Amino acid sequence: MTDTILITGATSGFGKASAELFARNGWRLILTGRRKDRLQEMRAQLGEKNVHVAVCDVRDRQQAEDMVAGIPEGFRDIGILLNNAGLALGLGPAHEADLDEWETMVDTNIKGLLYMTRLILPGMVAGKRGHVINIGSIAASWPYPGGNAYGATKAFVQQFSRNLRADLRGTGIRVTNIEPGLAESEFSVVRFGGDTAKAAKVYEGTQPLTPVDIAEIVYWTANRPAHVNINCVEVMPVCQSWDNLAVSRKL
Ligand code: NDP
Ligand code: 8X3
Repeated sequence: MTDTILITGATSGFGKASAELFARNGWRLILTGRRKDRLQEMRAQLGEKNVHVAVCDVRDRQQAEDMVAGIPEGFRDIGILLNNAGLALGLGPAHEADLDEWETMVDTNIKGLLYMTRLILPGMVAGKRGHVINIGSIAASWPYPGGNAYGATKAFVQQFSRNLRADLRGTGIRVTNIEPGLAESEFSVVRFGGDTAKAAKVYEGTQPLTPVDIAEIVYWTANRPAHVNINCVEVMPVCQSWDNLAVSRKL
């Protein structure tokens, strides 16, 4: 099956790898993100005929509305919305966290995902077909020190995905939440404010998931028979697993 997929955060990591995989398989692409130069490069690389690009900061509701209104004829019948744009900022304890960073994560990971979903769903419901694929995280279910607001935004994504399924029963629309663990992309560089050495340390001595690993899961999920809904996929690299519950001996 080929169709049209709209990818938020297509300029890097999971979004970019997904764009490349779907393009190779003949899909039409709507690629969005904030970095215009990267979007233009991707359009040139993946084929101008089947790729529409649009700069969009998902935190900005008006920009999201304008981006969707500006989708050209031939791309408007969207089969998949890949809500991928997102980020973590910081890894410090909650009592030292920067409130602006918490707000940015809420605005991007929660509000941006809500804006996009609300804008695209009516067309899917009217057409009686479509698939919303959200990129959550293992951080939604498994707390870790410093995960605080980031993990909580992904817990929102997890529950919103389930609630969407409840609302969309009987419409034929599918909803999937993909929850990756340790994966190497620009994620840690962003998390540590551009500190590439600190970001590299996160993956040192490990074999993390790659953006291609996640793109392949997105593609597999999207290409199940129409009656099959993959509710969620939790995926970690083999080198990652849970640790014991922690106990402080001081207090
Ligand atoms: P990257 O940093 O490589 O990619 C993030 C993408 O999100 C970029 O394309 C970026 O584009 C886009 N983005 C960020 N903020 C905005 C915004 N305000 N508006 C529009 N686009 C935005 O990271 P990943 O590919 O790893 O992350 C993709 C998703 O996967 C995120 O939701 C992340 O939370 C999640 N995730 C990542 C894991 C990991 O370990 N890497 C594990 C689990 C989940 P631009 O800067 O051009 O706007
Ligand atoms: C990204 C994975 O473990 O850094 O969502 O939170 S983790």
